[in-house]
Amino acid sequence: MCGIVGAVAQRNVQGILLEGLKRLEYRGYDSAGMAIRADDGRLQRCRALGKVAALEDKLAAAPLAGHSGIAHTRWATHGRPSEANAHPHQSGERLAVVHNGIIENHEALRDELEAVGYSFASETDTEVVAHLLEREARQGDLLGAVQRVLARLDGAYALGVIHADEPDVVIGARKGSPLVVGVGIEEAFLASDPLALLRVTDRFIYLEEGDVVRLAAGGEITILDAAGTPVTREIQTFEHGDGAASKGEYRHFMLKEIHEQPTVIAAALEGRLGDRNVLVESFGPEAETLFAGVRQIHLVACGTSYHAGLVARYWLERYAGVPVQVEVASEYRYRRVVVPEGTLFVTLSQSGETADTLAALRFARDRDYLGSLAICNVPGSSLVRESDLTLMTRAGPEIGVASTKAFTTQLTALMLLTLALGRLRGQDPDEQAGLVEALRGLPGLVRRVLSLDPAIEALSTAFGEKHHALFLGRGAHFPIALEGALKLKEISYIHAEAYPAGELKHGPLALVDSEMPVISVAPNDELLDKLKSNLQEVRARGGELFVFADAEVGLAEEEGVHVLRLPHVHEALAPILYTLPLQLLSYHVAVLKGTDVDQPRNLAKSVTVE
Ligand code: HGA
Repeated sequence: MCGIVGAVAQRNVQGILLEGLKRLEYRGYDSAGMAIRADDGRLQRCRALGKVAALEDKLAAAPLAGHSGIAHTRWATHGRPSEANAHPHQSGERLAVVHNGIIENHEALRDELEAVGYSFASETDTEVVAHLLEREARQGDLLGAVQRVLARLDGAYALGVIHADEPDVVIGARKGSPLVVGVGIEEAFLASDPLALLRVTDRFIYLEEGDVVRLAAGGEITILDAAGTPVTREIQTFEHGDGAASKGEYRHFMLKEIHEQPTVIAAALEGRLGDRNVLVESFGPEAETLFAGVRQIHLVACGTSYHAGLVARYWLERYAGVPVQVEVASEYRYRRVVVPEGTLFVTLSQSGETADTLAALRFARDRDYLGSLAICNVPGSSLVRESDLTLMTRAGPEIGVASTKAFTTQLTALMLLTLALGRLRGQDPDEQAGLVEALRGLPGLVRRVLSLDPAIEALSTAFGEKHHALFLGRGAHFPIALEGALKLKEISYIHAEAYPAGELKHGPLALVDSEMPVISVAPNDELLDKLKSNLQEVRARGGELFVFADAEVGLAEEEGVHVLRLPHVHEALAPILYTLPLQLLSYHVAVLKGTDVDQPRNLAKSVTVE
């Protein structure tokens, strides 16, 4: 999604803004731009369609200079990707604004502004904000103008604003889109994601909903809350370090993140396992009381996180005996949901800023839920702040748009939730102890699967010329098949679909021929024999099979059947382990096809618009 960077600094801010934009590139975008107030009061602007490198080339030819400025990477929602639609947007020569989100009442505001003589230079919803601000700023200072304009905006936004008449001032505001203030030494910064600013600071203030902030010379930071009252917000030190923002020895962030999984899964477990059980307190001091009242769960998420939720349904029902309903957030939030007594509301989101998931949480707050739990990767994110309980997944920053380590750590966290609830609901202690033991061994098994990478890369060559692929799984591996298909679609642009293997003969078998590779996960579980029959059905129609199978399963390689053997794993944890070869397969197919692996076309990292 879009990214915002802003700075008021002792030095020329062009380099700070450009570096910030580069660090936001992973979020996915189509154009970039910046505006800087020169010391003589002129606003200078530079924008480019395409990558930040294109903006950098333009800036090299015609540099900007000044001590305050704003910059943006845009992921178009209103108006096509073009230089004219790229941010910052200006009203005349005196005011510039960058915006993440959507102004829902932009049409009415545009009509109003055109009626009083403003003319529009872009097709965006954002430009109305620039003109409204310009008009209001004529009545007084910029901070007051921003406050008055915010009252007129419907929708979601994070904003950064500069004005020619306000030297060394940047105003920021947030409602529904994330925005942080970076605290420097006599300098202050603004960004939609702390990663953008790690070169200049590791100290951040996470703005709250409705906050407006004024950054001024000397590092002055003034925050007003939604009611306009000056407030002090806590300064937090960023924990993950700056190394996360570099690819290290890896060719892509995605590959680096796939290989980080043994470490981050171990981190997700650290301090949360007792000798024979999960420590319920890992979910917070109130967890035990709240969990004791749980009779069912509504689990809401989007994309990859939704797939993690689907896996958890199998686990929670089997090991904790809790009925679970899993739903995509964009559907859930517009439904008339029936909430039975004792229902826990669980959200899953890597960023904690996913617009639909956040809206679903806010919708759920007005319903009769027992309480809410967020499973999330970003401390301080909106989802974390607004939930009753949280469990951090500890995956560290995930830069590749296609989620990998965030997914497997979510699954790990969901297994912890399963066992915490199981423990309170009378799960057989030996069964729990066996699972805890298996969890301890999981990072080692993950490492062993990753060592199969060369064999998986060799398999990927069969997909280079293919246009479609079918993924099959049964039980908790059906969601893993869905996730495998999603990965392949996202980064290699091959059309892929996933089915529960038992559904094959109810329709998709019609698609199977020698041009349709079929990928299947075959752990050694109670559904194995049924899965083997389904695979025979594919073979009989000439489909080429790629099977990821338990080493103990007697599946033999033969003409048209490629088998990759995985180490044996506790049946319950197999969905985590079997995710890995599917991630690696998609990665290698994408590399083979030469796509932009870390920033696939049309996609964005944290989806902060509806
Ligand atoms: N609506 C604005 C900003 C879009 C955005 O925030 N994307 O993530 C535009 O289309 O320019």
